[in-house]
Amino acid sequence: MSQEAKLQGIKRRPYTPNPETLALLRVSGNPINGVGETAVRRASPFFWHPADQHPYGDLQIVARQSSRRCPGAAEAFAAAYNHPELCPVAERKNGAPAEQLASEMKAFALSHEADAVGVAAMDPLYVFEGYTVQEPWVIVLAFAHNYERLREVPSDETNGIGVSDVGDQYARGTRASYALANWIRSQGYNAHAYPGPMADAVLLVPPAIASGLGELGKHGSLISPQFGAGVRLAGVTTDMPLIATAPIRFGADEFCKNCQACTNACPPGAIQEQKQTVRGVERWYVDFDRCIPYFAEAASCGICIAICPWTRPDARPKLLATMAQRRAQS
Ligand code: B12
Ligand code: SF4
Ligand code: SF4
Repeated sequence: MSQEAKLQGIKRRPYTPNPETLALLRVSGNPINGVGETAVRRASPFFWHPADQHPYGDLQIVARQSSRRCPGAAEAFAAAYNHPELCPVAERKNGAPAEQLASEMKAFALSHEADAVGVAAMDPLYVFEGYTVQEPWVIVLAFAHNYERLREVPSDETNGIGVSDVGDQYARGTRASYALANWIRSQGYNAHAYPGPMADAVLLVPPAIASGLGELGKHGSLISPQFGAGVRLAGVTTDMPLIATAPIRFGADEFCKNCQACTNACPPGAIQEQKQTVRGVERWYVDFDRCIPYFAEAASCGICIAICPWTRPDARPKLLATMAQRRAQS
């Protein structure tokens, strides 16, 4: 069977959560995420935070164990967690104007593994509740997945190609964000790196959207016009004077209203068909309680981002042209 057929066939694959996995979902994650709340607030520390900050520590262990059983995944994730030390901030500041510093910063990032770069003014909403970030800017770096590898998800003990690509892109994010933070420090400004795989202080999708890297898709992940949803993010916060990059609209949100590829393909049916009000904003939402048992058992999953038509290199240019035409006509 072709991989496309395999991905398409996933919607018909019956999935019943393992009772032992379900038993570890001790409380619903949707109220923690603020579903139905009309007031704007910061996100609560959630999955991939230290286990004493949320109720899913045991599920995190299951998720980590199932991915590490897949061939190649343990090595890929080990590289993602292996980061250098941050160097001291140089005493002498590079006093160039913000435009020049922003341009040098971008050139450095793009020549150190990042595939795209955005800059957003720091907003407290980008920082998880209970964490503090002092720097006024967040740089978001994007790393394209290898589509041929990503489309191999879900992974298992016999085929670890998809989850290994997840680990490999996290590893690129780690190398690139630390290299950039250290370059900024060498210019006399403070900087910290937030590459994942752990959540850490910074919620990455909202600043990625604000800085023009893409739009939010129905599957809850960013869709980039260059790479689709098969893209991983890393953050660098800094007090280096920079210039914010503008948000973009290229039709992804509109396209989602009539597409059901991810909702149909998601084995536990976690992707909500209608937008929800979440922490005061109406937007697409993925039901955590449905997603997480499958995610934990199926080695990182990622079916939703792999099946998204924007992720397919052959489909993306046509989609961009169609949506641009529709926008021009409306
Ligand atoms: C915790 C976490 C998870 C958890 C819980 C996610 C959830 N939605 O509940 C689990 C383990 C289930 C998960 C799964 C996946 N994740 Co995840 N996850 C994270 C992590 C570490 C924190 C996000 C979080 O706390 N979400 C919980 C609350 C805040 O979610 P939420 O309110 O529904 O908001 C989501 C979006 O709507 C958006 N968002 C938040 N606030 C706002 C506000 C506005 C105005 C808008 C427009 C959007 C927006 O960001 C949230 C992303 O989860 C981030 C990295 C990071 N530091 O940000 C990666 C991250 C979001 N995951 C990522 C990915 C790719 C996945 C998976 C496809 C798995 C995979 N193979 O990697 C699946 C997708 C399924 C899903 N449910 O989203 C990528 C997304 C890249 C992209 N293209 O956008 C990130 C950024 C990791 C990275 N470094 O690249 N994830
Ligand atoms: S990661 Fe979650 S939302 Fe995406 S397809 Fe898998 S189970 Fe569904
Ligand atoms: S698969 Fe379709 S509905 Fe889902 S995020 Fe992609 S374009 Fe939107």
